[in-house]
Amino acid sequence: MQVSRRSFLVGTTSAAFAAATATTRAADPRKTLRIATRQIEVAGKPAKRYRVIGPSEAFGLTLDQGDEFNVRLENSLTVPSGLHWHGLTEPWRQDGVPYLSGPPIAPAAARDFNFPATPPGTRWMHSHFGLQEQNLLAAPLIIRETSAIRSSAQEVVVFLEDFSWETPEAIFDGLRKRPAAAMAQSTMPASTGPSMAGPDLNDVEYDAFLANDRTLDDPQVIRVERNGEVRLRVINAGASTNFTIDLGNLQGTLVAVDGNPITPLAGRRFPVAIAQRADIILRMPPDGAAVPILALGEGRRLQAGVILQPPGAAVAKIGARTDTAGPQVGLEQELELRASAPLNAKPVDRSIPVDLTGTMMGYVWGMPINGMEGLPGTVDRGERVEIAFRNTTMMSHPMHLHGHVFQVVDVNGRPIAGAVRDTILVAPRATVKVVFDADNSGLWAFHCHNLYHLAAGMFATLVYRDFA
Ligand SMILES: [Cu+2]
Repeated sequence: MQVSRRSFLVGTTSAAFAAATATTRAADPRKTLRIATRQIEVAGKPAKRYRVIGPSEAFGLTLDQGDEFNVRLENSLTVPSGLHWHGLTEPWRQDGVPYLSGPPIAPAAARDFNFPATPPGTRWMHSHFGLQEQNLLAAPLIIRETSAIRSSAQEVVVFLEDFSWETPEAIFDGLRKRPAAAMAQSTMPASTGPSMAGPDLNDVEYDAFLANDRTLDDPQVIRVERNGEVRLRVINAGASTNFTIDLGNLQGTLVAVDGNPITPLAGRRFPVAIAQRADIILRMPPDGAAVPILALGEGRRLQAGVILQPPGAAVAKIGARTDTAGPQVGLEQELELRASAPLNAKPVDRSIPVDLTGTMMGYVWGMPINGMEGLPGTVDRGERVEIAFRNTTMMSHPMHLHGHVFQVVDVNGRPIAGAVRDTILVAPRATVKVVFDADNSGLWAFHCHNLYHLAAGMFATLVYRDFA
């Protein structure tokens, strides 16, 4: 199925935006999202995968700041499913985690969601049911900031996914049957000494990386204005791949991470860990040439991308395979990030230690809270809570807390007034502290966003003592 251009190309006159916004505000009508299957083409071969079909056949959903999230979600699959709204601060029963927020949506059934669409910014949605996310059950969820609506920059969503011809179940089985020697590399505690080789970057061998459903053999070519300003909304929806965005010779400005504004940071390469987002503003070059926006897979000789094409510009062929492996994604950029809307200064009321662990026998990952596996972390409403991550393993873990945003305040013992996020990559052997305000009572999922780590036990809950 052809991706609707409407979901990626947004008009540029502010009058049109004002009119559209006014119409939406007046009614905030319920929108329908449908979970379905469809066929895509990867390296010339057809693949049947999932799809989230939005209003007017759009890929996902786009709302404006101030809108209600008023959605009917229909499951047209023959299996139970559902969607989690990643990065929104929804009421916990509408969070879409099966058997935690509520039952999954049965085949041919539907469920309604209704809450304020906050916070604004680049969010996304994905299935939290089994391993469905690996079969591309994910889509953009954009709450356009008032500033973006007023800006003349053209918005371009770049939705990144990892693709395998194997079923997710076969991938997971393969990981669990790996010989212990291979596991030792990725899960051995850091304390076993310096004889260890470098960190293990990833453990799934993918066949392709996709940007907006396409490989670089047949990439999406997006019309842009010559010399025009473009706002990329990059979403890493990979199940277990960290990417680095590569703008080539062009300089871009990172203005938001996980949808939340930061002090602008200029650069040509921007790491985006699993489940994270990056909003990058760039100006098309005056020579009118096309610009590829590439996503390099960490530790892999594979890339994905889209092409920005001004009128008349030639589009050169770019290979999906690369000569060198994509760069390691760590915490170097994280240290440079500063929230432009930080949390209020306030002393921490409660600190929760979370160790990220892996065992050498089998593919078993864990995240004991307060040193205890299987018990939820507890908070009281109104508290300023600190989470102190300590990664004892040789793999990085993108840690996501549902229903909240948090601010990164410490990386490897170095205090920073860092970015506000909903997903933080904790690098091998690293320590990271984040703080959040306990202002959304409920029972919340709290987990590693590497799908196979999650499935193998790196999943916990955080509960408010007064939740009901
Ligand atoms: Cu992990």
